[in-house]
Amino acid sequence: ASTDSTNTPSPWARWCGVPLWLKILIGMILGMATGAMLGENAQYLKPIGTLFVNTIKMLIVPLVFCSLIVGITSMQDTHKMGRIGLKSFLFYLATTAVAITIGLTLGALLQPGAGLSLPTSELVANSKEAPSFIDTLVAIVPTNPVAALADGKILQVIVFAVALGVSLVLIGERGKPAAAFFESMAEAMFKLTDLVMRLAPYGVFALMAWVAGSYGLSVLLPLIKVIFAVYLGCALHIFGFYGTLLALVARMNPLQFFKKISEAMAVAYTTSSSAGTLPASMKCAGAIGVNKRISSFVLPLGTTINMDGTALYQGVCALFVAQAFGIDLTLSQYLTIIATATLASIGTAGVPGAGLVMLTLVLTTVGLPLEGVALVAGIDRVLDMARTVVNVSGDLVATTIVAKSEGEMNSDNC
Ligand code: DAS
Repeated sequence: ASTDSTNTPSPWARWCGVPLWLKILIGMILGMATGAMLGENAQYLKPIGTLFVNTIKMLIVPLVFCSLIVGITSMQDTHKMGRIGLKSFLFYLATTAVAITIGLTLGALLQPGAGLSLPTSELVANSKEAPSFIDTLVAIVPTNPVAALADGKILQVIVFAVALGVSLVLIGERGKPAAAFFESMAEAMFKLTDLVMRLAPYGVFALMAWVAGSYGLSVLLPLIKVIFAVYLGCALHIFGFYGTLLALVARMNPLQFFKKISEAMAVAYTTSSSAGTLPASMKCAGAIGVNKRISSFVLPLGTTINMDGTALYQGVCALFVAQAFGIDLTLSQYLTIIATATLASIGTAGVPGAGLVMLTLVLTTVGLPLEGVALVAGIDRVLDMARTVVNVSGDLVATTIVAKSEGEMNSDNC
């Protein structure tokens, strides 16, 4: 019952009204306190946390497969817009690769997980020896796509999804029913991601209790370093990398540009949703002087396939997890992380928490323990707010540079 006889809301009704990010934070804090009190006995809560991590893992294959196909077929118009679509697609991939490299560099320099040396013996998913980059590259083409989907071989799933998406675009009208099917499947997976993220407060509570009980509260201090590293990386990517692109390529005043997109950046930070920020982004594109013919195509495309902030966050967190469990990454694993995060960013949904699901994918690909997801899940919303600002800013920078290169600027307002 949501209210009692005196019409005052029941505790459950009050709890339901609490924003999800606050519930996750409460779950994290209560989990740490419970773990500190229970000590070793907190391990009895671990199965609840394992259930939550497994539920996130359940999402990966169908979410990546469907949203990648939609990401490619949503460029159906690209096929018609040819040069503009290809230019946008290549720009998005290139900036994402730069973002993941910045994330990995900061993770290596700041070493947020150093000194933790968590034992890898009792991990939920034993981190198997990752294959070399060349082996990964050769194995990237699935000999049996159905087996790749069934076995969750993510890079093979990504390759098959991109190939199928491109083929659906190339067969034109006859591909539309299948594209529509994958579009509704992707919507269903976005909704399922939203539902799974509602379980996060409870899963994070159990995982944090187990982590704090097993390893002590000191394991949580490095999370502050993770937040610092991600926020520093986001600032560098926006004001350093994008700022340079705007000044050198678009010949625009970066400060004027960021001032004009500040509304979209604020909406992105508070909503943690690129899709939800699209209306504000469209308005800012108009204020910059981008012709609507360009922004109405390149911005939605970016919202679907461009996630520089998410890729940067994955670089930092992958190294944090490796350092926390004392696992030294090889060069080929670094390259695999860059390839996976760049390709996976095409399939990341522009909704809150999507990046956490994709982090699970990146960790799985290089054989890092998924318990690492538990360590960062509690602070995910804080990280999501910053990475979504980068995602949205990147969409607007790309749109402006493409418009400039096409001579489609109504007026040079920056
Ligand atoms: N919140 C997602 C977005 O809207 C990004 C993420 O979760 O990484 O872009």
